[in-house]
Amino acid sequence: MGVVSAPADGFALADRVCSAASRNAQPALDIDPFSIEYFEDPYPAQELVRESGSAVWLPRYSVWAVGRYEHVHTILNDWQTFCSSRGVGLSDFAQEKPWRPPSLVLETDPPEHDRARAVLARVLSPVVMKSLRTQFASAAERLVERLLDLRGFDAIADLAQAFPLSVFPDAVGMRADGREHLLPYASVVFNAFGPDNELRRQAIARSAPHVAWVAEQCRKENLAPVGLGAQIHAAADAGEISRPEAETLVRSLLSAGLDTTVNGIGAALYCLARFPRAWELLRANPMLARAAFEEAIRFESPVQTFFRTTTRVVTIGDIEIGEGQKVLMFLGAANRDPRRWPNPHVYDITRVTSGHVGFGSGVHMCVGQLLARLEAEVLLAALAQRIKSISIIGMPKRAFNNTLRGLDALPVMIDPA
Ligand code: OVP
Repeated sequence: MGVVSAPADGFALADRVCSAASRNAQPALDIDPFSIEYFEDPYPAQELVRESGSAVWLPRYSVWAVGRYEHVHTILNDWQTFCSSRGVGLSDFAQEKPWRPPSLVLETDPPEHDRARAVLARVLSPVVMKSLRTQFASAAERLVERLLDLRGFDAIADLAQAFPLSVFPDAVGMRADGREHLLPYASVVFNAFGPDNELRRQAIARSAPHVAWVAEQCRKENLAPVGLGAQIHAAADAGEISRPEAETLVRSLLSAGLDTTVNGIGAALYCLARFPRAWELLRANPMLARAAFEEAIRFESPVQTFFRTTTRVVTIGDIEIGEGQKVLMFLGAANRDPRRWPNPHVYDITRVTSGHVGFGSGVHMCVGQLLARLEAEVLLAALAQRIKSISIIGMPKRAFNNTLRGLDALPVMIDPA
């Protein structure tokens, strides 16, 4: 891995030399942000991306990479130039058939996007969150009591996964059986945004049973008469969207609503276990639960990357990018850009985190963020109230995914307060 200078494409050798020698030299990097070695320690490569230029060419994938906060933020807030309708993974929907029918929110642009977004925004609104809060808080308290009996457990399987699994599918109104498909399905979805590597190939090769089960669960008759799923179908009953559109929006909930919160909560637990000062602050003031979660999202950026596709020639900083180019946004790098964040590599729950791009920004900014925050807040508050200390008692095991950053296992021991 290293900084090399190379042109984007298509220039004669003389032009390359000139271009490399000029003010408009296009920096290039031979990093692979979808490799196991990158996942194990992404920070040196992210620094290279940020420091090589406002945009840097990745010859391995023929895409542009952007890691500085300012430019990631600009791209996220310019959907006209950086579109989502050609896919937000490496695959360009204008050139390749998507592996599944596109999402009506994630993989569309305004105005189509806005109609679908309005339905999800209503289903995941503050009023709905208020109606879920009591049951979520009781579930969190029950789980923490059970873990206090165990003392030693896996903070990923037994907590970061167990809690969302205990509240989210019920909130959607799903049947009890078959829920073991949900995390494997999400894993396929998030691997599929990456390149055609082993992770993506294997995930898609094994996806059929998960895809079939999820599609079936999206149907109105397989969802409880009350719940987030029913609320989406009510928009079809009212004629606001079609029935197939309602099913695809339920699919968005099932795709994006579980593994993200699992990794967000997992990030918070991993941070609180590694930064005892933060844990003490949270214990002294459980009202910091929301802040502790938000800072964990900035610090770990569970959703690491998304692509956009340029709709015109555009300049990012001093780098010109052609039309129809894939641009890879490093949300994790932007969330640790020292130009934007003081001591970016420190987990500090008293920091002002507003403006972080862990939930994105602009028209596509996470529509489920209130649900994610609700889950995390009630869980971290319950932990803060009942637990004195969390210690890591074994090797954390990293999960490898083309988009999601998180752990597969985190052996911990807790002591009661
Ligand atoms: C993180 C996201 C991720 C995966 C799928 C979808 C959305 C969807 O809309 O299907 S946002």
